[in-house]
Amino acid sequence: MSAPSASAAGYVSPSGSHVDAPTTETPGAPFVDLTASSSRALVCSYVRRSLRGLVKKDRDAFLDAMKTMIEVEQGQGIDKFGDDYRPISHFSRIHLRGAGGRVSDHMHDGMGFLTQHAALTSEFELALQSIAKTMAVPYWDFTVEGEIVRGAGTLAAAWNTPLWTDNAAEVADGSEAWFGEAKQVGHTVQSGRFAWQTIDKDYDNDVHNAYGYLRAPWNVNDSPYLTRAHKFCNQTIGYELWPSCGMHWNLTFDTGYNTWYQWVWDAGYAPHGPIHDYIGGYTNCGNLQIGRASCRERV
Ligand SMILES: [Cu+2]
Repeated sequence: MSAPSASAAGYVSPSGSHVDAPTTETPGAPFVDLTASSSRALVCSYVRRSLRGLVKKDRDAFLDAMKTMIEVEQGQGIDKFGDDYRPISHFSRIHLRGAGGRVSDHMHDGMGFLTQHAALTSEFELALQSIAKTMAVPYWDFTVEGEIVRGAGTLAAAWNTPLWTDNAAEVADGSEAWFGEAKQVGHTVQSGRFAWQTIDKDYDNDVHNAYGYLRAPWNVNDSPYLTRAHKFCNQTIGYELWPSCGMHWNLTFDTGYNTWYQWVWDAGYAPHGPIHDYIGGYTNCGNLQIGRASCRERV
């Protein structure tokens, strides 16, 4: 077998295929961009990387693909990107149906938590790769923010981190904001690629809230826009419950777990659950503190 021959833009494989070299932006990344067909089988390994660790090019590819999934409906997307394409609304409807049912929350309170979210992520990843073929779904290691809020002694420190801010110094390398900053007024992202993202309104959907939005029935948010209140009925939640590295260590290595049954019941709560309240929270539900005080007075 002859050795691959080098060229300026990459190398020519023994079978004659031209293979682009991985870019200097992505040292060690498994990117090879075939520009000619090959008769040999290729194995392509995808690696799920930390969102914080992605180079700008990859982060933009991921976030821009998500934006496409917001804007392009299913039929049009399948025509353009192939059979694996699914819009964001496909995933939010599945999640809502599982989580917001009358009988129980099938997605979170029970043994289906991990397997159902893994399945949803796998389908999401196929849709992502129909648009951005070199990408895998990155993961968010939110224990990093866990250490930040503990160090600062305040939950507010979490919102000036790259995922959730418009602050250019945090976002770094001249990028557009990642997911964008939810402004105080309206609790909505107002600039960047995810500005003023709307929530589907569909009274015919099997699960919707009182205003027809595809939110849980008990979520009384009437805003047409994606909302990140970071609070719970106007009350700031203490930072102490933000999942920490230690909580994940315990779940992984605690010898007290003898069965999958015991382990999976804990997996969805302390190491994960509070993140939803911190990031999203609830709004348009008055002031929990005032409500509690008036209850006490009546008692
Ligand atoms: Cu969920």
